Amino acid sequence: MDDGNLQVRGSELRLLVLGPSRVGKSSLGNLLLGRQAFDTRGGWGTEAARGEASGRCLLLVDSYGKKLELLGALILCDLGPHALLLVLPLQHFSRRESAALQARMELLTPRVWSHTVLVFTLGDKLDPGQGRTFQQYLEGTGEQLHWVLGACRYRCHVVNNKTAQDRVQVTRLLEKVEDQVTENGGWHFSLVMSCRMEEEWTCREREAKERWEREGQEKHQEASLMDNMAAYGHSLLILRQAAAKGFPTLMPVCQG
Ligand SMILES: Nc1nc2c(ncn2[C@@H]2O[C@H](COP(=O)(O)OP(=O)(O)OP(=O)(O)O)[C@@H](O)[C@H]2O)c(=O)[nH]1
Ligand SMILES: [Mg+2]
Repeated sequence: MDDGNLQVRGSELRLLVLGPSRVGKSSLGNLLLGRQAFDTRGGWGTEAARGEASGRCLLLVDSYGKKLELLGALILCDLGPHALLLVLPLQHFSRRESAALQARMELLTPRVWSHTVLVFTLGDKLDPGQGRTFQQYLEGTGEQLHWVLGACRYRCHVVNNKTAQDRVQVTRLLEKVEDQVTENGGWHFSLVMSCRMEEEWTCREREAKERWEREGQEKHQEASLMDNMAAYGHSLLILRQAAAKGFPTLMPVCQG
């Protein structure tokens, strides 16, 4: 039976391409497949296409911007995508865009990040000769982009969708994707599984918090009992000392 584990199956790599509108998602799909499989005029729905790249069989799903489309796109990925290619252009990335992106991605639970590779398009805008390197781009962007990079464990790649003949960029990207799939034990992303794991974690966290509060209360009660006993012992000592100094009326109490 096909259990979806890539290392076990050793066959088709399923990739879901997603990201904001007009950032080059369909163009990336075309670059990977080496043909015009997806329409780049915009406004088209979610589509799937199969092909081969760098000796690897691919199933690519090119998603369209809307929330429900994202769920539809997941369904088109058969059992689920091995990796999600999050496409962003090499441009300024605002706080607002970052918040919208995070909310949209986490519709698929925060676990989605461990299956996500960030792909920067507009690689042709870089010009190392003119001092416009990727490093400088990163240094010039705000912390919001670094947050996204961190969430993807800095797994990212820059492409120029306009140079389809440059197959090295495709090979390098697929190598990064495969590294990530290996890190995930060969397993694909499954929304159902991720939701279950999220629920499990929330439940465990709640139980741990309740236990911690309960133990805290018990410790507090124990501590106040010890305080009372110490205070009692101290009073007894004072009474005995007073009796020894000749206050006989206290003797019956102190001898008890
Ligand atoms: N210069 C340059 N232009 C690009 C690159 N990638 C995409 N484009 C252009 O950007 C425009 C949008 O590309 P698409 O691939 O249709 O973008 P998309 O994200 O699929 O767009 P929607 O599906 O409408 O959200 C097109 O005119 C592309 O030719 C790139 O790497 N460099
Ligand atoms: Mg498109």
